[in-house]
Amino acid sequence: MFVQFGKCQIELVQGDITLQEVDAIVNAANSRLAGGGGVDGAIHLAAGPVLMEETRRRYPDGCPTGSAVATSAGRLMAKHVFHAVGPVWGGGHRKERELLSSAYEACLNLAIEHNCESIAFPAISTGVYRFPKDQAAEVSLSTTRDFCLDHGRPQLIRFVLFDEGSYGAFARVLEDLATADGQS
Ligand code: AR6
Repeated sequence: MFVQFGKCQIELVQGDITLQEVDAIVNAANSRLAGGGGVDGAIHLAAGPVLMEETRRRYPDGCPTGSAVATSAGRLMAKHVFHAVGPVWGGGHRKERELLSSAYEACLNLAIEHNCESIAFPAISTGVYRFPKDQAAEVSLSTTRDFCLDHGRPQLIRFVLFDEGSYGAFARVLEDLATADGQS
């Protein structure tokens, strides 16, 4: 499904983010940029060793939670990978929502800085980091909707949800945002 907000389209698909043909793919990384499992492992595997070489060389101190850094994309069908660090869920009273929102916003700002017209996000923090999917969907989609309305770019923001449960959680929230926006 997709919804238009101003000049931007927010789209939801179920699938594998490493197969997306977009200008930038977002990785759900850890603050040491050390690689790992989940989507991080899949992106590094598909992109090849150049990604780890570049993160080590350019970002030896890693990346703080709630922020993101850019690298090239190796063998992926994208120009850039943005490595975003979402928060570990600790019950909801440790600024998890703010930090997740700020990780998405950092990626959208990098997209503008690198002239990307399209970007694909995974559901950051909803795997190993245990952020509840419905709350993550609310934070991720409302942050993205606000960014679209403020900046009018990038043209396409695609959320690539790995499983049916994640797709359902994001679809319910996107429908609510479309209704609130006057689109029924
Ligand atoms: N395409 C799209 N989504 C995927 C894919 C894929 N190929 N593979 C998994 N997902 P996670 P986090 C989904 O755990 O919670 C890593 O070890 C997955 O189903 O990858 O932010 C890092 O190095 C889930 O919905 O990221 C960090 O240490 C979502 O991606 C830590 O995990 C995020 O799950 C980050 O944890």
